[in-house]
Amino acid sequence: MHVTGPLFPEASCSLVARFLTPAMFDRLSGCKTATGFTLARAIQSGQKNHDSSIGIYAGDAESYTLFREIFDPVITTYHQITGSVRHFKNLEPLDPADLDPDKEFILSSRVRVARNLFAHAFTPHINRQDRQCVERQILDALKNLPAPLKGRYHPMGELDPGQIRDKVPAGRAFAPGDRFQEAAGILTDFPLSRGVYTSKNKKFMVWINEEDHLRIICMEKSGHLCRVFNRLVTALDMLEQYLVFASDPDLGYLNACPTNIGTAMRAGVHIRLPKLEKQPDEMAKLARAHGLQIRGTAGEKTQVTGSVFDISNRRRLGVYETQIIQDLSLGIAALIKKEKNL
Ligand code: CIR
Repeated sequence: MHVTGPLFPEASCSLVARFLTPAMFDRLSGCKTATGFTLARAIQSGQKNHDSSIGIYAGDAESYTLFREIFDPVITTYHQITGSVRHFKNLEPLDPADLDPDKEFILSSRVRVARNLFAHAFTPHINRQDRQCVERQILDALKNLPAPLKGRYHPMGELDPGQIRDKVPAGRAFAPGDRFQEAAGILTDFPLSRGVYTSKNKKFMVWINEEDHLRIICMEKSGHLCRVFNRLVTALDMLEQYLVFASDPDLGYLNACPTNIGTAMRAGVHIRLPKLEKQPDEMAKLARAHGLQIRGTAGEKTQVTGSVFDISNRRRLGVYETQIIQDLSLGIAALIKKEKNL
């Protein structure tokens, strides 16, 4: 396909708009992955949403290699990789330690990973039948969970909008409101074959067919970040015996959004920092020094309410999972120390 006009509106400052030249688009636009995904489909969210920060999604694992010319600069820039991209994996349990033994600051600790089944198209490109097949395979695998992680599956189709609204803040449901996902095709046929598996004690959850086939989440209302991580390790050990996840030796686990590749792990806490909130420069300095990402109370692109921040690791690719937890623990300790001293 020969492009005559600009691919993205002038206002767009997404990474894909920065790196995708008309000549590159011309070269790649005739290519299709084995599942039939094209570059035009991959960039449609970035074209529709001028405020996208990334603007590109993968329709399957092969997208990352077939459209490497554009995915690579997006990946190295977002993940701040200098030199060659390399994936590291270490999912060994860690010694548990409470980051907030006096329970003054941390409201909850959460660790999640994203995974996709190797044999199926990813959520921007999956058809109804395959999506249902993915849901079934995951539910079958979850039958093998050890007792403390066992729970119930709640299909999103069985919840009315009020029930969804009530469950979203605790992560026990996901709302289909994201216009970036909408434009990428991720919300097609919502709520079919989407749902959340929740353990009885609510400390373990699996989101099925949200942005990725699986979002595996462990959380609890404490500062016991390592304990939460260890629970996730147990769940992953079991799931990897039954499911084959999409991965690449250099890029790590492959997911719909290139921000979520590598370890595909986001670990974080909800933490109340009223004094640091009034000193945003100080907070940003500490966050930078410790590789932390500070987000609004409800996560990506949300406001801070009640001085509660969602603080998590910025690095997800080229770093061991255990290192992420250790670095994050040091960063949180530094923030708490500063808050106490202010
Ligand atoms: C963007 O380009 O701004 C959106 N596609 C979101 C990017 C952040 N990734 C994510 O939430 N998984």
